[in-house]
Amino acid sequence: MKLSVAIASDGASANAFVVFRGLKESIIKASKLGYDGVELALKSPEEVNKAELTQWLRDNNLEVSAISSGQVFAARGLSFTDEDPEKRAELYQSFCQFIDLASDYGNLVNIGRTRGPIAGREYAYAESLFLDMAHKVADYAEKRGVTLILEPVNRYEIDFLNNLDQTSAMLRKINRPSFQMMPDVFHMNIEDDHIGDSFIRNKEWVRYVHFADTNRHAPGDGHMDWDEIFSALTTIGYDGWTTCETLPYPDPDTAAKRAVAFLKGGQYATYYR
Ligand code: LER
Ligand code: MN
Repeated sequence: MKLSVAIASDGASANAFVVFRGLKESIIKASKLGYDGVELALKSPEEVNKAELTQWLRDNNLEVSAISSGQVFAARGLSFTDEDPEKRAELYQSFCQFIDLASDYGNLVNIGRTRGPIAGREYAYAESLFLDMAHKVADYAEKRGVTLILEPVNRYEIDFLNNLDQTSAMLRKINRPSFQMMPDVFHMNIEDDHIGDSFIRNKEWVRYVHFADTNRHAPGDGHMDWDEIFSALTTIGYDGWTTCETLPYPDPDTAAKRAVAFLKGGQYATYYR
C-alpha cells in the first residue's frame, strides 16, 4: 500500500477536511515526513498551476494520489442532486476540469459530499438527478481514462449513500467501469455493521481508502481497530492508496507526523512498500 495525506490550497475554506494547507509547503512537508503522495482537495481546478505542481512533485519525489471534490459542495454549494440547470452546468464543467487534471495526476476523482443530499425530496427524484449527472461525468471520465470514486459519507454530513452496501448497490445501478468506491474508515465506523466484514462484502468496488481514527484524529489516536482494517484490506488483496484525511489536531504538523509514525513506523509498516 501507499500512504498519502489530504491537502488543500491556501484559499481552502475552514470546513475543508485536510491536514495541510498551501500546496507547495504541504508537498514539501509531506515528502519530508515520509508520505508517498498527496490528495488535492480542490474548490476549483484553477487553484492548480500545472507547471508549478509538476515541478513541486518532481522536486519532492511525490505523487498525487487523487483529486477530491468535497469543497465543490462545501464551499460552492454545487452537487449532483441539485435541480437548478445553471448550477448543474457549472458542476459538470468543474468536474470535466477535475477529470482533465486527474488525467495528468493520479487518474482518480472523488465524489464525496458533492453527490448531494436527498433533502426531503422524493428519493427516486433526487436519485434520478444524481444518476443523470453520474452518467454525464462517466462519459467524460471514460474518454480521459479517469476513475470516479464514490465515497460513502456518514449521516451527520449527508442523507444519501452512507455505508458501503448502499454505495455498492448504487454502483451496480450506475454500471459504468469508471465508477468505483472510496471507503473512508471514519464514516464506516459510524455507518457500517463491521468494518472488516463490510470491506470484504464490498471488495469488488474498493479502489481507494480514506484513513482517520474514530475521533477523526490521526490513525492511532482514537479507538479504531486497525488490526481489523489491515487484516480485511489484506484479505481483499488491496494494494492501493491509504490517505490520511484527519483533522489537523492538535496542529497540522503533529497530526501528520503521528499518522506516519503509527502507520509506517510500527506494527503496520510491513503493509507499506
Ligand atoms: C467528508 O467527511 C469526507 O470524508 C470527504 O472525503 C468527502 O467529501
Ligand atoms: Mn473521506
